[in-house]
Amino acid sequence: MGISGRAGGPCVGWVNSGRQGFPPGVWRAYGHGVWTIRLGGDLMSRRPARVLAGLVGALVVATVLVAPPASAAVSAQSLLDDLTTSAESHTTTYDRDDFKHWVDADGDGCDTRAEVLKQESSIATGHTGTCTITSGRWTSLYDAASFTSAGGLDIDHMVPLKEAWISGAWDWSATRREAYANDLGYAKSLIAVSASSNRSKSDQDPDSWLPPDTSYRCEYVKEWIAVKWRWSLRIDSAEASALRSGLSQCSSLSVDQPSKA
Ligand SMILES: [Ca+2]
Ligand SMILES: [Ca+2]
Repeated sequence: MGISGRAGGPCVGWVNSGRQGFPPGVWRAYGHGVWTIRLGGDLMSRRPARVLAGLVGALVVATVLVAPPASAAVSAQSLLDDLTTSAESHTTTYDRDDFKHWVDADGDGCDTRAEVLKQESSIATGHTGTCTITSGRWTSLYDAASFTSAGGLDIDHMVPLKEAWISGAWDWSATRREAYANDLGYAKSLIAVSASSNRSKSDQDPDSWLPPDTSYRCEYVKEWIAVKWRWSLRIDSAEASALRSGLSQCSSLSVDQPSKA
């Protein structure tokens, strides 16, 4: 945005890409691609209060009109920098049953597993009963395997339940653990992958396991970081090193902005 004086011109006018029209007069729109505010020196000198009010108004309107849409992306590095590093703990007290899943949080008859299968299928899914998903089309990002039958897919917790437990969830309420185990509030939290790749991952963090499809590893590391950040989970030092190393291989650090849970 530029501001310039122009003798004899309108007191305040502004330009845009030309696709949006504005009424002629004091406020006017014209130009090529950049919003500009022009101040006429004659009116500036005679009616400074009015000019100032107009300028402020133009700035507000122009800011609204030219501001890019709210960014849905964030730097995974900034999220990683925000994580707390500390040793894993409570490793012997983990019990998978402490994370209730799969629930039907919205009561539509489809449990969390079904919801993820529906969301991630590239075609309409088929089902039996109320909502037992049977068919669709999925790609398991961990190993690039394709599926048309839901039976070969597991719904993986990006950050496994045990890893969550030893990273801070041991201190959570049962309600919060259930929310974590059924998190449909961030697309990266739960992912439909081949049962074989999910079982090879098991409870491991990126220090000991990364997806066999190397082309997905950067995204995997970024999404792991985002989920840890969303749930304010901690990272251990070896995991932190693995995540930093993983990010160093990325051409882009951008990841979908998670909200805090
Ligand atoms: Ca549901
Ligand atoms: Ca860990």
